[in-house]
Amino acid sequence: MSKLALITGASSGIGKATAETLADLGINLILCGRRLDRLEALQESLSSKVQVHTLTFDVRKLEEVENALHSLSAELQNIDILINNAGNAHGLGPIQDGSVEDWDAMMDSNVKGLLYVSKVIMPWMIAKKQGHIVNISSIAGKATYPNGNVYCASKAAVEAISEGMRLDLNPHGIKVTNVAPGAVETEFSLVRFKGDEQRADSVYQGFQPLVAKDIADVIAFAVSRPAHVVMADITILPVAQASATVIKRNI
Ligand code: 8X3
Repeated sequence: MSKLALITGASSGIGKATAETLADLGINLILCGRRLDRLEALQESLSSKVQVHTLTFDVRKLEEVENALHSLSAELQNIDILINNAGNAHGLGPIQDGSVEDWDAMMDSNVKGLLYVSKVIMPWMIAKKQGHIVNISSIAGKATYPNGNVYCASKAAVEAISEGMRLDLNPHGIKVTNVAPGAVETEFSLVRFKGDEQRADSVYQGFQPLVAKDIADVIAFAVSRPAHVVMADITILPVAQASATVIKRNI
């Protein structure tokens, strides 16, 4: 029987690439995001391959999350794979100059949003004694870099939540995979720098960054392992990147 995956932040970047890659594996999809037009365009492009459902909500708003997920039919609540991908960086600068709005936005989506979505779906997985949760963390969650402060904290929280889920869901046979990418060229930096294209482009200058499809391929590998295997923790870097702070640039 075909599996069913729910992906948050599916309208762009890693989420969108993951939807496309899982569709190629024949996995049915529930695409979640805030931008219905983008979700519907993706739904249309994938619906010849698999069944695709869209769900519009903001992971930062508990009531919206609960209402949207509980509106799913019993058939669509039968989720095999949850991909907690929604999240962003807002700002890059000294913590003493940080904006409270940016801090709230990052903690609300990267940490609390992930928890809100998981809170609804974990009991469904527990009831059927199987499931797979994939949390998209970051190299920033493994080591704090200068000016990364609260973004790094939010991803360090994701690392801890992945470990906590693996421990607490262990009796229930649920797999938990933590994926920590390094530099991936998506809208990530454009959002971080609030639309400043020049600053966003400079992040990826002088080396070949990862693209969203590189991460999607690894997620596809993780979710297609045999029932007894879990890829627990995966760090993916471009060859030019050695750590959260060291990137070899040819400039
Ligand atoms: C994205 C990678 O290095 O910009 O999480 O924090 S990094």
